[in-house]
Amino acid sequence: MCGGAGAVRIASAMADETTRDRLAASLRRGDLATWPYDHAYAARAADPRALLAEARSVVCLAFPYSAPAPGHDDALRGRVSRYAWSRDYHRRIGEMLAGIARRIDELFGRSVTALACDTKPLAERAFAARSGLGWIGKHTNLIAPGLGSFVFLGEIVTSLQLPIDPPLRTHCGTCRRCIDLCPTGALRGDYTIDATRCIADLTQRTDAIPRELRARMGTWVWGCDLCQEVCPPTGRAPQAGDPSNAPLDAEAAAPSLRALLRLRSGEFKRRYAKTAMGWRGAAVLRRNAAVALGNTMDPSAVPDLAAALECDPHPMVRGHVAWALGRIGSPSALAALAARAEREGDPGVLGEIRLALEPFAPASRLDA
Ligand code: B12
Repeated sequence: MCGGAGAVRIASAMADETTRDRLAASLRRGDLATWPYDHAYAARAADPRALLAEARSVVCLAFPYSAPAPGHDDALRGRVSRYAWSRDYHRRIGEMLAGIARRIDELFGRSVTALACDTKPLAERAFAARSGLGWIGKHTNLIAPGLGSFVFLGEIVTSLQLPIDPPLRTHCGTCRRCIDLCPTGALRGDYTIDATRCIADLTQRTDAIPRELRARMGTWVWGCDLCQEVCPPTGRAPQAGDPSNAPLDAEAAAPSLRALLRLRSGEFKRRYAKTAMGWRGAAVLRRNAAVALGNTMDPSAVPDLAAALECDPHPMVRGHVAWALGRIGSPSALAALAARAEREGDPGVLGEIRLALEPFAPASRLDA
């Protein structure tokens, strides 16, 4: 154990051409089209010397965060991925890594370390796999023996020459549970993912969620854990037991969708700034709440959706609210859509209203 980590291994910091090529192939396929990555990024992420010019070793750490999803009795609640319902892991792990790195630097009387956890240009899974910390599963997450895939990764890149650990030879064999379960078909089965279809990515994007994928998102409002929840080695791993991985409160893991649909900036900062879902802003969460409410198919959500269709200041949110009302499709939902169509000034939202009404109305009325 090291600073709260469940496992530690060391990889060579030599540039990794296979990783660079895999990243480049993924970019060519458009798998990461929602991310600002390019071929220069692929080269940097495959070479730890982009973080520390003298890098010789990469200390790879896995921090387990598995925790049971709390139950709730209200149907109009959303789901938040485990990684985002507690205090922001970037800060928690960043502080731990910084503490260890400070001690190493002090020991050597100079700076011999650089840190990475999620936000730096380093292909963390690839270096973790190279170090034998775990293996890449068909859901593309690193699975650490005995810990499963609910592990955050963090790295200390160092100019010290440390003893290198060998990679593991384990793989998923014939198991394809994650592939068969993924509602959006994001996982290809060859250990690659089309991230533009991954529900985790859909909940984070700042533009419209593709219409054909909305109905498949269930009630996820931030991230998604489905592919890992069915992963056998992840299921067998013990719950982490570390209280810092528990939900901040019941709302953090299963927020009221009605409340989320009304969320404004001040409340967003108060509730979410301390979590890993505190960076995209309130409108993205309102949009996600609208899609989730549509997917409950519960007519009791209509008054809240109808109010949002009238009042939400953000056209993207109103557009997804229109979709949700169409998905519920009750008489009151259709009436709210028809009434708004008379007043809506944004052409994008008007388009969503028309598409939402289309299955219910003769074409001649919509053309009018
Ligand atoms: C962009 C990103 C995303 C995107 C794209 C995810 C993806 N699969 O590519 C989105 C938003 C979808 C996402 C979602 C999630 N993410 Co994310 N994400 C990242 C980020 C910032 C970059 C990943 C990246 O470059 N992807 C591009 C692909 C091509 O690269 P890659 O996944 O790293 O894959 C490499 C290795 O797998 C390697 N490889 C090694 N051995 C082998 C063997 C074979 C056979 C193959 C084919 C490949 C292979 O090849 C690939 C290219 O180098 C990393 C942090 C980082 N800097 O690395 C976190 C990171 C990968 N995410 C993380 C987490 C926790 C998640 C979520 C679980 C959060 C959630 N619950 O919603 C989901 C998981 C979804 C999923 N099934 O992947 C963790 C993963 C921990 C783990 N155990 O693997 C990371 C490492 C952050 C961290 N520091 O903990 N994420």
